[in-house]
Amino acid sequence: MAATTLNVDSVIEPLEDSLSKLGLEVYPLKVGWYNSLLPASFHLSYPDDSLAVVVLSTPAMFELAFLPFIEEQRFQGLRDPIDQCVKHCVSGAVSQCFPGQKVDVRYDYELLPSRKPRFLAQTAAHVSGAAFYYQQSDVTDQPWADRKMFGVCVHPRFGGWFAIRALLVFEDVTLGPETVQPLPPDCVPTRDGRIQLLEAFNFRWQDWGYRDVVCPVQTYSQKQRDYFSTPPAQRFALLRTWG
Ligand code: B12
Repeated sequence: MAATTLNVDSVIEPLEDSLSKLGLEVYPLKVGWYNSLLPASFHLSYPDDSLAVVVLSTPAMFELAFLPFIEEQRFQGLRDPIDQCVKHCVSGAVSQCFPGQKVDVRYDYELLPSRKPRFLAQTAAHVSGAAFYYQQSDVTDQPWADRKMFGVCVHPRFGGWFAIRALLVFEDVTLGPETVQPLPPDCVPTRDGRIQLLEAFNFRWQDWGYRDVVCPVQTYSQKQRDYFSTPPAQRFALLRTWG
């Protein structure tokens, strides 16, 4: 396929077709929307109008992609099995849908030699319109003195019951000036709501409460909660009990 034949629809449609049945969602963005918010050390070194696509996992990914992946025993007992599964799904879809096309695929867990993340997942999700990124600076008259509070993205349908898994950059596909940056839905508009959200994410993230900040259409199944509540080193043993 010649690189120049691709436009945004001819990227998003086949990706959506193959990834939605695995519980993954895709959202397009312009590289320039992302870079404009970040210092140079985090920039993606592509032109501003290049197409990027952020990939999210929804609660259904566990049953639609992960359990079948485990059943086929395709994971190898070194790296995180969820990361291996997402990589298998995303890289499989990219090579199947875009053979010969230059696609830079970055996963949320990958680091640069500087030890910085290869992409900032929450900023990418926000500028694509997928999920509002609530940060400390979004709270007026902050009650936390000098304490650093980590920010959190909220998805309009899944609340906090999702993860941001990958960013794909299509070097040869550009988005025209008519493409307007979508604003993510502001699901937590009040100061009190944002304080509660950031405190739940920073101080009590293990109890899952921050994920219910908006009423979600679907949450993690009990099996998925059991898996993520298990310390990473013991997850292989848990998987063997399911096998
Ligand atoms: Co964590 N973690 N993490 N994490 N973590 C990630 C943030 C992510 C996205 C992983 C994922 O989904 N796959 C999720 C968050 C999902 C969500 O937002 N809904 C996640 C989660 C869920 C967790 C945990 C709950 C554990 C878990 O279940 N996995 C806990 C909760 C936090 C806690 O401790 N209470 C957790 C913990 C951590 C630790 C180990 C503490 C570290 C440090 C956290 C941090 O720095 N935020 C951690 C890391 C390192 C990451 C990781 C790998 C990188 C984050 C990072 O280094 N950011 C990401 C995955 C990824 O991004 N690749 C997951 C760097 C800082 C500097 O970025 O604060 O966003 P920043 O600042 C930038 C923005 O402000 C931007 O510029 C700044 C940079 O200069 N900016 C923007 C400036 N102005 C503006 C304006 C706008 C409008 C926007 C959008 C941006």
